[in-house]
Amino acid sequence: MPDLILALDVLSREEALSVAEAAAPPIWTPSRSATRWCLQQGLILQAPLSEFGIPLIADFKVADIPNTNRLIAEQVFAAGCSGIICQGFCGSDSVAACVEAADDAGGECYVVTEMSHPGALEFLSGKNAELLAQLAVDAGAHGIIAPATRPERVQALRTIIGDKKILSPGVGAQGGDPAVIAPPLIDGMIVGGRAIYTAEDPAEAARAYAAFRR
Ligand code: NUP
Repeated sequence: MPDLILALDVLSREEALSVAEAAAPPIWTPSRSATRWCLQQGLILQAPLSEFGIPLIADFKVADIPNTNRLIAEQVFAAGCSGIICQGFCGSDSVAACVEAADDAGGECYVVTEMSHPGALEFLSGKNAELLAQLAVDAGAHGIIAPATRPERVQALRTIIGDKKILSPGVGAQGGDPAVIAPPLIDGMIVGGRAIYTAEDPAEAARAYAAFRR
C-alpha cells in the first residue's frame, strides 16, 4: 500500500491541528496504515499530532557531521517520530549516523537525492543525485526522496535503488502531476503542503489526493 504523506508546513500549533483534523479522515483509516504526516517545524508538534495516531516523519533534511546528525536523529526518534529525512551531500558517514539511529529505534531514514525545486538543477540533480542514491543504498537507508516534478528522474533513480522506498514531493503547488508520479513509480507521495493547507476546503483537497493512492 503506497503512502500518502501530508507535508504539514504550517507555523502555528493551532493551524497544524486544524489542518490535521480536516485532512486526517480522508487520508487515514486504520487499514490505510501507510499514511503519514511529514513535519518541518520541529518536534514541538509531535506530541499533539501523535493523538491522531498517524506516523510522523521529521523532514529536517539533516545535514551535519556524523555526531550532530546522530544527536538530532536520536531526539527525533525519542520524541516518537517514525522516520527522519537527511541530506546525502554531507557524505556516507553523516548518512550512516542517521541510519544507525533509525535502526536502533526501529524507525526509517530517507536520504534526499534530487530535490524538486528548479534550483536543484544547479547541484542536486543529474550525476550527483545518482551518486547520492547509490550512497543511500550503500548506507542501508530505507529509501530516498526524489522529485515528483521530474518523473523521468525518479525513474532513473529507481534503477539505482531497486526496491527501496521512494517518497516524492512536489505535486500540486510545485507543479508535479499526481497522476503521473503515482504508484507504482513511487512508494509515497508527499502531498502539499500548500495544496492542502491553503485550500478553501482542506478535507476536500485531501480527498482528491487520496484518490491517487492505489
Ligand atoms: O526535494 C524536496 N522537495 C520538497 O518540496 C524535498 C522535500 N522534502 N520537499 C518538502 O515537501 C518541502 O520541504 C515541503 O515540506 C513539501 C512540499 O510542499 P508543497 O510544495 O507541496 O507545499
